[in-house]
Amino acid sequence: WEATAQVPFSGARIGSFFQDRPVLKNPFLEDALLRGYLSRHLPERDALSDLCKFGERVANEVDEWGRECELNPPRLVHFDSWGGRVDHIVTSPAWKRMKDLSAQEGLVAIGYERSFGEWSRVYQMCKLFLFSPSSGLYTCPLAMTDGAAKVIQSIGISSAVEEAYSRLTTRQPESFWTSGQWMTERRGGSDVGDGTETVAVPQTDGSYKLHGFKWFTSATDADVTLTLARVQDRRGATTPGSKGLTLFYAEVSRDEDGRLKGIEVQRLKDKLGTRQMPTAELLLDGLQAHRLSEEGRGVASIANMLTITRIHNSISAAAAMRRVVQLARDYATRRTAFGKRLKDHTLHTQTLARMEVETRGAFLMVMDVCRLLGREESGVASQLDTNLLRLLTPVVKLYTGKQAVAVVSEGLECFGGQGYMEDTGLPGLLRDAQVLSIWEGTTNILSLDVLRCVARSSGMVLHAYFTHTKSLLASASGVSSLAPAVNSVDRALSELKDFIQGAATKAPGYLELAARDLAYSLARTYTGALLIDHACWKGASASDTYTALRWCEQDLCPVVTRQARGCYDPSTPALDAALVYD
Ligand code: UCC
Ligand code: FAD
Repeated sequence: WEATAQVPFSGARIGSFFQDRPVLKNPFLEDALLRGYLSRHLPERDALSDLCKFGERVANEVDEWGRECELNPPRLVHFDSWGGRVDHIVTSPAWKRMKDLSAQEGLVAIGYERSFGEWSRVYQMCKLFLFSPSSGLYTCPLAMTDGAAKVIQSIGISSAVEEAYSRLTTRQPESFWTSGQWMTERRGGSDVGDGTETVAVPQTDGSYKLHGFKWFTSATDADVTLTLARVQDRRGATTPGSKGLTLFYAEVSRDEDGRLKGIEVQRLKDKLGTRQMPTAELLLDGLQAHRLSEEGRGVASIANMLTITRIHNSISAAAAMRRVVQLARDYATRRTAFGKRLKDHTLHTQTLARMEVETRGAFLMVMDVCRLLGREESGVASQLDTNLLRLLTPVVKLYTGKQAVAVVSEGLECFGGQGYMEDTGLPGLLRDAQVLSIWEGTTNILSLDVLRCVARSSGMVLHAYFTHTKSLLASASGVSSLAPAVNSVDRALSELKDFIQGAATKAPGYLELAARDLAYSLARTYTGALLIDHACWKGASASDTYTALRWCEQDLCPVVTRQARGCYDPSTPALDAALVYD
């Protein structure tokens, strides 16, 4: 019985081993590719020291606020204690701190101040890349705010939106406004042209009153919004389809009794992820609005917002991958199994290395699109740059959205059972990643957008793609260590060219079936070329070469592989349907 005193599991004694948690370190210092990329393209000391300082703040302060946003999600208070309708969306103090921080750090403003010329967007997006996984989804309102500012700027800053523009792009927390983006209605979010039932009734003072139901409105605590509606003529008639849509700007305000003016918040959505942020269903009941676009030019006018929010989405996707890799590799130094650290199990490190390759590819692809955006905005873009930006925006959004889910899911497994435990904060990364391929255009809708922009440019966007991708390989000529990667990208480019030429002669519907595989092929091949180009830079490391080789080992051109198997033949849709509904 004397031995009982030493039994470690007894009464309050629950054993002496406790696993060290993974530690978030400064995400700027921890990211070799981010620092390499910036040394190459934006070596300004001011930018680098700001990013390093911000990385420190993210790790030591902001990350905890992000967790607070998750633990203290928004709620909707419909009525005050005396029964008056208030529709108040109550958000956490941490969510409000995120708003102030976003203004102070210039997370939208940087894109409009343009202190680093054509590299300003790269700088802004690098900051958002560090912020995103710790932001409690505050990157969502920032994306829409940036998109709204971009639309207002591109349409022209009239007196009706002058104040809004300056508040959306300010660094002053007390003046900073955020914007919503209310497009989706109950009938459909992809097919906005058919889905929009909201009508705009002209008023004698030149403004409009909106009546409709917006089915998804995220970050609904926004100060203003951009939205689509159909203008009614004198007889109350509207034009159907996309050609009947007009873009409006509206402010979200309250009357002296505290009631929202022209809006009823029906309910908050009960979501898989993004729970830190309110997403509401809104009845627009006479919301006062200002017409921003010409009548019938709503979709074309909101397209600038879509470009910006899709780029933000891609940044968040790459950032989610980066975060899970950083935490998983840290954990691998702390966790022991079968007598050694996880990092010393070669199979585990191989898994981490594969995640790292995906993350690096995603980062370079997104940064390249930010580079193009910056060139366009600072007036130095060539026609090739502009065409490339149009093509690569949907491509990068759809590809990184899918990568993020796969990499984050793999990342959770790296923590074993703990990766599945809510109180570690890890599952939220996966739940939040899942939305990235749904909102701002699903994978299929963006694949079809790729086809449409190719068709409408009479092939010019593809010409830009082939010319630029080929030019990225130039620096690798004669670099023997990269030869297998260069050969793969070269082969993929000529196969893609043949595929596209051949597809032009096929029956209608052929390209529609190939759309997703084509978009993936464009993404993989372009990213391969970017990785090769980066590996040839004078400051590149052996790991940069290794990444390029590994990336280019995969099937860069799934559209060609599947074409050879007859996947897009006219008989396929009937076979697919028979299988699905078997
Ligand atoms: O989901 C949402 C918010 C979520 C929260 C924010 C997250 C931000 C990221 C945060 C990270 C954490 S808001 C809802 C988003 N909804 C969508 O993305 C809609 C998806 N559907 C589409 O994208 C469709 O392709 C539509 C709606 C654009 C299709 O409409 P149409 O009318 O059939 O389109 P058309 O006929 O192709 O194009 C009409 C005009 C054309 O210009 P014109 O008339 O001059 O020839 C097109 O060239 O619009 C132009 N256009 C574009 N221009 C259409 N799409 C684009 C584009 N992507 N870029 C440039
Ligand atoms: P549908 O259009 O019904 O699509 C269903 C499926 O059909 C998808 O897989 C789609 O790819 C596929 N599909 C549709 N058409 C085709 C086709 N032609 N070919 C092949 N496949 C097709 N919207 C806003 O406007 N503002 C917001 O703030 C906002 N916030 C959101 C927040 C969250 C958390 C979520 C989940 C959504 C939010 N949305 C918002 C809505 C979002 O943009 C839409 O859900 C999205 O665009 C898809 O529209 P849908 O839900 O109507 O799906």
